[in-house]
Amino acid sequence: MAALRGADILARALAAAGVRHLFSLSGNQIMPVYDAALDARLSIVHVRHEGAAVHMADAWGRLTGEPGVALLTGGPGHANGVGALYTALAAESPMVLLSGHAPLAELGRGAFQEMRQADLAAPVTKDSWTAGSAATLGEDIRRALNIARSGRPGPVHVSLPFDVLEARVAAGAIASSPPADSPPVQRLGESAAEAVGAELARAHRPLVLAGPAMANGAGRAACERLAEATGAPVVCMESPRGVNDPALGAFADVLCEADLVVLLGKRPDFTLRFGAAPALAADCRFIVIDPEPAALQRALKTLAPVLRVRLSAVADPLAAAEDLAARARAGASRQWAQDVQKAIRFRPAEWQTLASRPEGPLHPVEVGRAVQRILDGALDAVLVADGGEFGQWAQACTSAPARLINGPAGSIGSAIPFALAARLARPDAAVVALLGDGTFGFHLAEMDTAARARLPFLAVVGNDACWNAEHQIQLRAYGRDRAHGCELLPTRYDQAVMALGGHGEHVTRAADLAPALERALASQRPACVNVMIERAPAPTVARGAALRAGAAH
Ligand SMILES: Cc1ncc(C[n+]2csc(CCOP(=O)(O)OP(=O)(O)O)c2C)c(N)n1
Repeated sequence: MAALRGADILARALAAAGVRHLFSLSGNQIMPVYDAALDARLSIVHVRHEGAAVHMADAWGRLTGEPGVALLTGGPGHANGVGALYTALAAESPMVLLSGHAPLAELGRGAFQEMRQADLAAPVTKDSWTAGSAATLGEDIRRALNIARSGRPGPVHVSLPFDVLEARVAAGAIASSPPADSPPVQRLGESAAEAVGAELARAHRPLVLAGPAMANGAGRAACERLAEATGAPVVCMESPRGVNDPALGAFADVLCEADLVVLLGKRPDFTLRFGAAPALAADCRFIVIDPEPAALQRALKTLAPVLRVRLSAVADPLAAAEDLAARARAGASRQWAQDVQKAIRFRPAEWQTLASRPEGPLHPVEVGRAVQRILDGALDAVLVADGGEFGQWAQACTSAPARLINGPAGSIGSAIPFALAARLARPDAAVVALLGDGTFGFHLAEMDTAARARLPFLAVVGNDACWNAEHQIQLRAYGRDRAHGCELLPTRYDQAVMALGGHGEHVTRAADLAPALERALASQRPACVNVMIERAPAPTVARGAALRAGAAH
């Protein structure tokens, strides 16, 4: 058998592992991989900024559960992509970043784009290394994919030196570990599962809190099965707003009443106010299940001052959810589960009827209501929500079977790449992204990618001509006369999208919104519905309101 090029070994390993798409921006250092991708039948989605490629791989990982793969060039290309890894890491999203790299033979001599790439990516990945030889590239890929999806999923980086990609290896010399189709699973173990089940059954007001890795796909389904089997409410927390996540309504009202909290891969971090009162009851007990021994230790240390941890175990959250559901015994009262559901669904009654003046800018709630009708009308839908105050309104007012948000990183800007990847992963779903106007600017050029790659989706831009989240901070903290520097223009993003090959709609009156959304969907093109909205501060759902009002809808 003829000798194989390193790039071919790499591409074959990716294809053998089931990878079909590379989210990429080209460059000298990775052109051998582009060439090898042809024979390995890997499609390339060529983006306009490296950050977008990483966000796409992130979204692919979250939606499919299989690592998305981004392929960037070395030096500046790699550096441009690294920032987006932070979002994937915090969201516990399985993905692999492959970056071209200066040739090993030239390192230390001022090679073109020479940089300590693996070091740069290390703090924002689960693991990060530079491939050392062509013969072991297949093993690098298998290892990277397995690390990305094992335990607490997350991003992994491998740098690919140019001479390694170009080196030729005799077929017999290619390292081949047995193909590891899936990483080892850490199960909860029978006695631990029994003990957790007993605690759950004993508790009056138990809550299972799942981490961001459980927000979509198999994780979401496992959460539902666990809730059904145990009767204990299972809540996935993936927002940087934590206990005040607008998608969780008045959840904070019931969280503080729980007498047992099972952390299922959920860190007791800032989002959970470190497990302390008053967010949680002072006598609430904890069970901590985490896939990483180090994270488990940190959780125990965080919770140590309250000395209320009943049990802790190292296990993968998904497997643990399945094991707990299998051993479930009747426990939590139906009333408690209903109270929790009611609190989460709670939205102030006035939101139902809130309307702007007929000619004025719209209120974000009106946008959410109209978009929800689109989502409800679709057989399958993926909702993407991003941005500051408008993003929070979007999360409070809309829902869909699958949802992508920035996640605990609290970053803005990923919505358009997320939507592209969602369209690729779910070709038959309606993909709708709601995002602020400031946020839209981050990856506006990817509307060109969407048009070129024929990945239509609907972007609904809440245009308040402002970085409103920061403007609101200025108003609150420094006063109106010191609010400055956060203005934007009422830009015609719809026209910009039309220039990039998409469909555009400009909405200035509430009555025009629904027809504009329909036309945009019907266009079958990447579409921007640019809605002029008022500068509303993010929604707050008043503490205690849910149970007092009893008005779930
Ligand atoms: C990557 C990143 N940069 C900056 C911020 C800080 N930030 C959070 S919200 C926001 C304003 C977003 O403006 P826009 O998208 O127009 O939404 P609006 O708040 O106006 O509704 C900014 C700058 C961030 N969270 N992430």
